[in-house]
Amino acid sequence: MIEGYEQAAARAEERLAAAADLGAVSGIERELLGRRSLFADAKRRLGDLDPGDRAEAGRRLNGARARVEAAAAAARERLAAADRDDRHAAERLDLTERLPQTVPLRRGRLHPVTQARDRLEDVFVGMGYTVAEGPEVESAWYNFEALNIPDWHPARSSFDTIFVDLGEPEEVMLRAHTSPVQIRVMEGRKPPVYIVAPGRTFRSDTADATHLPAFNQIEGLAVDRNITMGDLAGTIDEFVRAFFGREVKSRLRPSYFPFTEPSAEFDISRPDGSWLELGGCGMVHPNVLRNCGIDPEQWQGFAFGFGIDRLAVMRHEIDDIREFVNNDTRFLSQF
Ligand code: FA5
Repeated sequence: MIEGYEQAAARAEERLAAAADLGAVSGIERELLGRRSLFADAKRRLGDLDPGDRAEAGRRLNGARARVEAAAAAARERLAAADRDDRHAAERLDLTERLPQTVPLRRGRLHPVTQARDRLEDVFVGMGYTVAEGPEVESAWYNFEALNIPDWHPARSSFDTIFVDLGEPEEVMLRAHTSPVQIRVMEGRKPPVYIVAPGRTFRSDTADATHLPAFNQIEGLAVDRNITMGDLAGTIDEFVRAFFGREVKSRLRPSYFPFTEPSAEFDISRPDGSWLELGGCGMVHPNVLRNCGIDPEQWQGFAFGFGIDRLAVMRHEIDDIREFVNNDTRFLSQF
């Protein structure tokens, strides 16, 4: 009787190891361990044995039952893991799935300010300039001092600088203009230099129809022998025509920047005959050239810097510069 159960139990262990689903496991358990099972039957018949043999028979019976229980638990664990894998496979998201043809696909596009920046780069590259870059977080040396704006200079306050809480007070800042790139370029290479440097700039300006606290400028710098204000005026005129078209004119108005001498602001004409300020420019101040190790007796340069967002506003005749940062795709998708 005991051997019979032990043999059935050993077979059951093999069957459990091969069981293909949880239903099969339950069936084997019922057969070997349940109330009407071989085990229940064998247990009942223990009473028929001699009292001297009962303890040994009971121990063997329980040992066989424990092995079947362990094999059943192992089978359940194995099948549950396989079931989890199947479910994960079935529930996996296929992110490459294509939309049905009935849904029209909408193509993304570049932001109008990015389009303006790309076009500006193209225009200046066409004029023989290369594109340079500089960091958005600057030191006082690059943002101000090397540009001939010492710390006592009143022009510093006109830049509404956003300082970064790092190092000495007012030593590290978000760049207020792209002019620090002039210094970085001149430090790094010998003239002749012809570069433009577009990039993000930051000032603690309150946003209104013509101002943003984070905006974009493009800097231009030409350093060569015998460069004059006439070259600057001609370059700006050429760029304005290439960017806006033949009918738009530009003019220079005397102004002041510590890093250029003489300095000017340049305006462009609008269809109604009025003029709009686009940026500042001038002949690179000798102190700035000296700060970069360039001899102003041998080399001269001009520089300009203007707002790319303002330029895009004019080009598309937009009323409010803040439209560019509202991220309303109905507005942005027009360009
Ligand atoms: C400057 O930033 C000088 N670095 C420009 C320069 C470069 C002069 C090289 C001489 C030689 P200004 O602060 O005027 O100058 O700014 C230049 C242009 O940036 C402005 O004409 C305007 O188009 C744009 N701008 C300035 N502040 C903002 C703002 N808050 N939001 C949008 N555009 C701005």
